[in-house]
Amino acid sequence: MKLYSYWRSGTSYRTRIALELKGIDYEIETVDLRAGAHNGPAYLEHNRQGLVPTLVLDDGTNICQSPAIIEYLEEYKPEPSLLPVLPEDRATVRAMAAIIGCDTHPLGNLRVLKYLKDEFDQDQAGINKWAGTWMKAAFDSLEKIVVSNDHEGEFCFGETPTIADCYLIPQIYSAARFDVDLSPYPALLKVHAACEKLEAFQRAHPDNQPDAD
Ligand SMILES: N[C@@H](CCC(=O)N[C@@H](CS)C(=O)NCC(=O)O)C(=O)O
Repeated sequence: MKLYSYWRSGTSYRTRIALELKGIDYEIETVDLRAGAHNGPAYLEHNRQGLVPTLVLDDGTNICQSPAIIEYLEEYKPEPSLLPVLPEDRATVRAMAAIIGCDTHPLGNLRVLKYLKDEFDQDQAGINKWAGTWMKAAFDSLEKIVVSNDHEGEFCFGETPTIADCYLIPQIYSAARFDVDLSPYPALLKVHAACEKLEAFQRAHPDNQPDAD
């Protein structure tokens, strides 16, 4: 398998974490978002939206959209599972992931922030305020959900990492870039500390990517 990825992209990062947790062999093909490579004809052949990541299977099938890729990986290699056993627990984990994937990340995406800068004359402070507002809204909810989840364990849901952790860790990484104060979120920071200890999360980290600078 080949993953088209950009080192600092949160959606690439969450997908790399899932690949690493599952122990799947994959190659990285870097897509330089800063140089606009995602909008070039070669990459658009793989991903009609011009967004990273894309997973390309050995038979050439392109899978776009990180939620679809991660669900594909879960079906392709069910063990270790990134979902709990009970359907209602699975729904909780998917809901936590969706808070980030559906309600938060899209508002802080490169093209959205560029639009704010170019069309609404926002400086970096304005952009940080915009992105930070939606990240804080997500973390406020997730902090309460992690605390109220009735389970033992140091991850978002239970004693092993789930899809929710795959989504949370990149969002925390992104928060640091936008100067979001994480001190009101001790439960999330505890999850972060637990994930950081795992080799899978370390290998997937932006700093450990071939295109990191
Ligand atoms: N919902 C998509 C979003 C993908 C996405 O927005 N990727 C970002 C990087 S994190 C991107 O390619 N941005 C390029 C741009 O905004 O121009 C997914 O989860 O795969």
